Amino acid sequence: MSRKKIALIGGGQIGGVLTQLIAQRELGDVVLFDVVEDMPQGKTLDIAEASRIDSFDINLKGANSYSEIAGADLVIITAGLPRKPGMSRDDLLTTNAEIMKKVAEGVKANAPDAIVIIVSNPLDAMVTLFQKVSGFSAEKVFGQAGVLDSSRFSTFIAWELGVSVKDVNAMVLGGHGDTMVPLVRYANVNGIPVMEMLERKYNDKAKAKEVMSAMVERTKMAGGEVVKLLKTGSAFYSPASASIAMAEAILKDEKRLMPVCAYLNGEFGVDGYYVGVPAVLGEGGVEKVVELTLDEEEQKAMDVSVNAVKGLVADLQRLNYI
Ligand code: TXD
Repeated sequence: MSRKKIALIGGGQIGGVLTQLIAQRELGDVVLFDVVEDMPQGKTLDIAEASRIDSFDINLKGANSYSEIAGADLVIITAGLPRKPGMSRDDLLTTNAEIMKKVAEGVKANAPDAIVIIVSNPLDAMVTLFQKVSGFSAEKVFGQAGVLDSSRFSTFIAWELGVSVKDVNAMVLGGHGDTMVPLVRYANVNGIPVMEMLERKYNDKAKAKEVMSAMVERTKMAGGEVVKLLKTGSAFYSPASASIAMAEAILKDEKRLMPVCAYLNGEFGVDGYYVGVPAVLGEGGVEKVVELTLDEEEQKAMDVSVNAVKGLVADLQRLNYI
């Protein structure tokens, strides 16, 4: 079996960590593309020179030309500016739309059969733009947001309850913005509802609710919390890990159920938009969107989030990007 070829578009903070993680896991050969001259070549050389220490046997190449990504099986896109303190993800719309348009044209011309994971912000709008410009089928183009947002939520729950994060299952749906929807009712520790554990811990329903609301709020603002601390740039280790989990599910045809920014054809009452929903990821990309029952409050929160995504897509249309 020949090795898979993975093209990373954007050799910045996330692109660099992606390269290292792919190398350490030997997921495939990597081409790291960036518009900045020499930088991706420098990063791949640096990581390749750790191959003896980390014991990996793959080819790593830096590139400034799209011809180098020819025949890629998987493309992960992180090209675009990150947030500065005080900015929302949506503030990046026009700058990153310009970049994403060029990226979509480059990928379409050189890797027309690839599966594409978008990471650049504002996420839901960038996925939409890439799919429209490339014309790739919708199940082969999707975005990473929910895996990270859910991991953040799970981490906070584990800290609060004093249990291993490995036993926490919690999902965040909706758009990748301040309106994202952490699913409280479905959050559990090895099947035990988190709310029940909180109520037992505090022996007080109101207090349990208060603690959960604080974790939900922290999850929604978690990206901004890191931006504020870093001062230059946004989170990059955890977004890279989240993208690798998705890449692995595809490359190894794992059929993992994850929250994915996927194209909806009527599921969750949404038609023709990309939104974060549970989906099965395998070698075909998004192989299935999995629906679940939302109560009135959850549905309301989902509607608000979907409307925020619709607003961004309308902006892209108004600005003639799509
Ligand atoms: O969960 C998520 N989806 C995210 C997304 C979590 C955190 C950050 N997220 C977003 O990813 C962030 O808001 C940015 O839009 C992207 C990339 O974040 P990163 O931290 O890696 O940004 P960098 O370090 O600035 O890297 C961006 C690179 C940089 O090297 C530029 O030279 C390059 O993008 N760039 C381009 N590459 C290719 N083609 C074009 N046109 C281009 N323009 C800039």
